[in-house]
Amino acid sequence: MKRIVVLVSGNGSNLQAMMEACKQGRLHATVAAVFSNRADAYGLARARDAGIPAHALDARDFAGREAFDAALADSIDAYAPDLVVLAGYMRILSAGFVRHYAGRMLNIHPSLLPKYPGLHTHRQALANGDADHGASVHFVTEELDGGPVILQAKVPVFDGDSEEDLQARVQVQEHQIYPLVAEWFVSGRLVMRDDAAWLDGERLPAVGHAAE
Ligand code: NHR
Ligand code: GAR
Repeated sequence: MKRIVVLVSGNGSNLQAMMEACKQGRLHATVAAVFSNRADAYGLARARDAGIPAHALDARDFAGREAFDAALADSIDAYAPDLVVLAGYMRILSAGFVRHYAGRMLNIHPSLLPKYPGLHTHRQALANGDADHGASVHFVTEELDGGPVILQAKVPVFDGDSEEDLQARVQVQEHQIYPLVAEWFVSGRLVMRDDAAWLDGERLPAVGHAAE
């Protein structure tokens, strides 16, 4: 069974979706451990409730980003993951950490990349009057939210939407596409090569796989 380590900073609804997909046999893998940079992340409680080891590292215990990430990588590697999944992980990762997991680390970002890398994506989509918005699953590279996109899900933006409305609509889609992409990876269908994502031997376009 392939092993997945998940990194969270908050609620962990995407972690929950991953764990459920494993349990239901849609994802042929096991969530081996969950890590957080915040001891109060609800995602840690979700993991413990499911009997999965859950650990928090506090940045204040380390001299800087490199030292924190080095300790995090050591702790993660104790679980020998095939795949590392960022699920609402809100701390920028150092170059060394990203290199260590190159080609085996995924992120889900709440925008239709390359639109709106970084923070407050729902606010920006509303402020710009966008007709649609969504989420992107991508390989993590040193460029923040700039790694090759694998799959996007699009949602409509409705008149009068609040940020919370839009976030909730996007998250329903996230919970569908993230376990699906994880399954593509653990089954060997998905790889990163030449700074691109490849599915079943075909190089994916910049917007990722063209799903219906
Ligand atoms: N690290 C690298 N190197 N590359 C990526 O693509 C990464 C990454 C770390 C996290 C997730 C990302 C997102 O999906 C992610 C992708 C946090 C910030 C941020 O500015 C930006 C993007 C993402 C996650 N974090 C602040 C920081 O100084 C802290 C913000 C806070 O704590 O609220 O680390 O959007
Ligand atoms: C998700 O919507 C994810 O796209 C977003 O945070 C949420 C986490 O929700 N990620 C980022 O904004 C990364 N910067 P969850 O904790 O319930 O999975």
